[in-house]
Amino acid sequence: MPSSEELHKRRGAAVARGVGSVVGAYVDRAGGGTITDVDGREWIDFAAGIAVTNVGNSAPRVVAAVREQVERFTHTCFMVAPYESYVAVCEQLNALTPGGFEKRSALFNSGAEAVENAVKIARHATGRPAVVVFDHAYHGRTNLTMALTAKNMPYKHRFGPFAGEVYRVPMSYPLRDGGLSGAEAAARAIETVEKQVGAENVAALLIEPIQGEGGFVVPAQGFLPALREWATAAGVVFVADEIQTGFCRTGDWFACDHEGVVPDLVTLAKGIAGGLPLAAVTGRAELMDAVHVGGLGGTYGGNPVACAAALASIETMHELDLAAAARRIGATLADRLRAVAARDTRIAEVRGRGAMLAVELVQPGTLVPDPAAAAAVSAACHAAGLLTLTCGTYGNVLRFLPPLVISDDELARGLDILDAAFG
Ligand code: PLZ
Repeated sequence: MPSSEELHKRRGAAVARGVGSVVGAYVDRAGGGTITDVDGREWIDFAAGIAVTNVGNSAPRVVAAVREQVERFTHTCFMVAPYESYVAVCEQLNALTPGGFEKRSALFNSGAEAVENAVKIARHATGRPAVVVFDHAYHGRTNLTMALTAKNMPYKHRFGPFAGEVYRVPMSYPLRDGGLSGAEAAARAIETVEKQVGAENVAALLIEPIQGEGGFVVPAQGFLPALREWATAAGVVFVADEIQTGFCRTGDWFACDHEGVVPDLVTLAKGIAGGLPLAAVTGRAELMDAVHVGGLGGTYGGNPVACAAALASIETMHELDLAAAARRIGATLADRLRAVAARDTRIAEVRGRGAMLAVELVQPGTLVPDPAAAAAVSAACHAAGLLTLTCGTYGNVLRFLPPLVISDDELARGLDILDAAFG
């Protein structure tokens, strides 16, 4: 097997430079909370492929279901000749997502594609053009989703012009908004919409219930419920982007469950299928079914292999109670991070929920972001064999997303490395 160094050389001559990687180690195999690289080195995985392998890499049920499916058929295109697993995934999503009302789902390939389709559906159903998004939001890298995403570098820089009718309003960011309550922060956002856009022009309000790439920003309690209430009164479709937060990651099936917020539409991807590419929009039947026959689709959306993997992943989440596992992992992780924060004044805040936790690093005694410190701690983790990620508008947030099947031993070893890396 070629070494990582050899592969890195080949990559330089073959792979476009615009596609980056966090580490230079090339993967041989992975499972549980461990990734083994081609040089035989083991890494503790606190990334889960960016919150994807919640059930673990090559989870046994997923492997069996995928094997069985690839032998039966690999693709017919659901728009050409349909099959049961697509229907079964939609049934599962309709039952699992918040809200007891009649729902429908449609399946796609990537998170960005799901978000694009949620906007299409909301515009079609309401006949209105505008989409409201938030500071620090991340929704993808396609043209429309770049417009919805807040951060210029690296996502948007020199990739414009962007799609129109996208309006950005202030987020609830307790560390950085002077301690506004959820209700106050929501009133600020709503006033911006009403003054600058006009509620009757708004098709959708799109929000990550806990922001992912933007820095694991957890809005103040009451923020999401207040926005939900306003959207209902204004006839605006409330879309929760649960692409990073979904499928047990935050200790509930979905992050909206925490405050009992019921979105009209939910976008789903990442954790849905144990690592196979699948995404979905799930929501109110009357909105979803407003679109004419043939108005939604795509060649690969709801590919049968990905659907088999999704059904097996969802079964695994039930069977292993991965929501409870996320709460347990989160408690262990948070204890340790708070202990580090008590002695390291660069940590302004430990935040997140369940197994979606982060620390925000600043220059001590200020709120001035310290991205260099985040990069340095990250590099120390990588050097010691712990795979961690950074995020945040200011690049100063270290985030932790272990697979929800990580063993106690792997978690403990990862935390030891992390603890030492702050030193
Ligand atoms: N919405 C909330 O987190 C993907 C992006 C990685 P895709 N986040 C990881 C990168 O740098 O490209 C994401 C998300 C939320 C939408 C998306 C987009 O999902 O499957 O990457 O298109």
